[in-house]
Amino acid sequence: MVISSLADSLARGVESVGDRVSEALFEPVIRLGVTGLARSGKTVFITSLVANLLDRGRMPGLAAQQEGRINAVYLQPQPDDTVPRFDYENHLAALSGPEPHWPDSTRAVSELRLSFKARPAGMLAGLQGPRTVHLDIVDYPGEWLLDLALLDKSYEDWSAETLERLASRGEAATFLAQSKATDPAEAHDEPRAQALAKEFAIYLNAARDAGFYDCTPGRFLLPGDLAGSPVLTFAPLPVDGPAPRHSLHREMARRYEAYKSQVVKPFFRDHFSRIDRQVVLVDALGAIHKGPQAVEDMRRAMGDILSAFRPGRNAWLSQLLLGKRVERILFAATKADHLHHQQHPRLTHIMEALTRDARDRASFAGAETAALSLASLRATTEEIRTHDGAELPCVRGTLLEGRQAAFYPGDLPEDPAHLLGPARNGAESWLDEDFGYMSFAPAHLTLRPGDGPPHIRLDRAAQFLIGDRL
Ligand SMILES: Nc1nc2c(ncn2[C@@H]2O[C@H](COP(=O)(O)OP(=O)(O)OP(=O)(O)O)[C@@H](O)[C@H]2O)c(=O)[nH]1
Ligand SMILES: [Mg+2]
Repeated sequence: MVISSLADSLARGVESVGDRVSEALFEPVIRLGVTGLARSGKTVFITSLVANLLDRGRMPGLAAQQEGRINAVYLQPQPDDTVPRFDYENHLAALSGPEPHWPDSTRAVSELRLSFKARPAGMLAGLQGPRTVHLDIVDYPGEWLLDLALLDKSYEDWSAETLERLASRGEAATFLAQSKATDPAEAHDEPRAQALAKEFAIYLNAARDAGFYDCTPGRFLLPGDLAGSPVLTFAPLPVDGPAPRHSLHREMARRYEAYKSQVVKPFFRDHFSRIDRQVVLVDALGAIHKGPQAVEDMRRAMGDILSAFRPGRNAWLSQLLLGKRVERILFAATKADHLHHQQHPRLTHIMEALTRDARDRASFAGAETAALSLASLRATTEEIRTHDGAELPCVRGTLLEGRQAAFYPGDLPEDPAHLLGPARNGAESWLDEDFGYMSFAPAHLTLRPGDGPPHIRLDRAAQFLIGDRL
């Protein structure tokens, strides 16, 4: 344990020295982490952000742009040779091509470097020429942050907790039956271990599809090239007492530990620990539509995700970070183009309330935080329609099947407690009304030269996240 932590901090030390010295001195690098749960809008956010930073006609809220200090912005090869590049060109082609469509699901880590030539603001402006600032954008799944909690847990504790949580979930019935029928003290048998892990993964996928957010270990959902390897071939068992040698219990516990040291820790060491600024994207409207349980579940997952940003919560992580911390965290409700702008402030309030506990803890740790509702790619226009004598603020867009439709999602409450209260108290459905949801396709774009794709408040998000460093 001591040796591995030591090795981790050494690795980080060497790496920071290894950063090209000239770059560190003269060309500051901002590492911006973009995360959120599955389908929260990470890929669209990064694609539109990059497009709108390259063509800044729609970015008046970015001070350096407004003040005319940005001379040029360009894409560069990223500095990390072993991380996949964020597939910007293909994602943009999907969104802005002749048949616009949303990009495919990703759920793996990727990275992109954007460089700015900008003149400094204020007193130095006249004295200094433009300087280069690099922005490294790192896209990673929020689910991976949830795995941090595993580091503090033994296999036995994790098993007990997980089996208890699964007991009330229909999606877990088959797995639970299999797990209960297993005697952990029996001799380890590989086909049996594989069958259990496979059924457990089936449960995790079903749970995620059903809207549960607590689906860890995160890599079971997106194994990539780890598929079938022992680090992903374990499952919770009804263990009690010590693990006999060569038993299924012993082997499962060993693999669980390997998952922690070879999957979870490397992510925090290689990616998380280097982030300066962070945006956490939340599909709050999607959760509200699914109902109170989904909202409560999301609120809890946000709390768990954000505990990773609270130094001191985990001894291993604190040592790894060596006092370094994320300086700014933005909580953004995405897809705000599903709402008429009259309702945007309410969505922002819900977002603030949804992340209140987590934000209090993060600001306690010295990070500056803000909440915002935005649309990375605006797919709708607004219109007021009269219905039964009342004026309804609607949005209009093209549905995925190609039909045009006007849509009124329902009236979000002024006071977020009217949603979060019932959610916390276990309500099954919303009292007053249901909240609708429509999946719009991206709109056909005809962009003027110098303009990026249409968005809502992406410039404000960029200003908060990086504006002070340009
Ligand atoms: N109307 C609208 N829909 C959006 C916007 N951003 C994302 N979406 C919708 O949300 C879906 C998911 O967006 P992605 O950017 O792929 O989300 P992600 O977080 O990268 O998803 P995974 O890679 O699967 O984790 C898209 O397919 C769109 O349907 C937006 O700004 N406006
Ligand atoms: Mg994605």
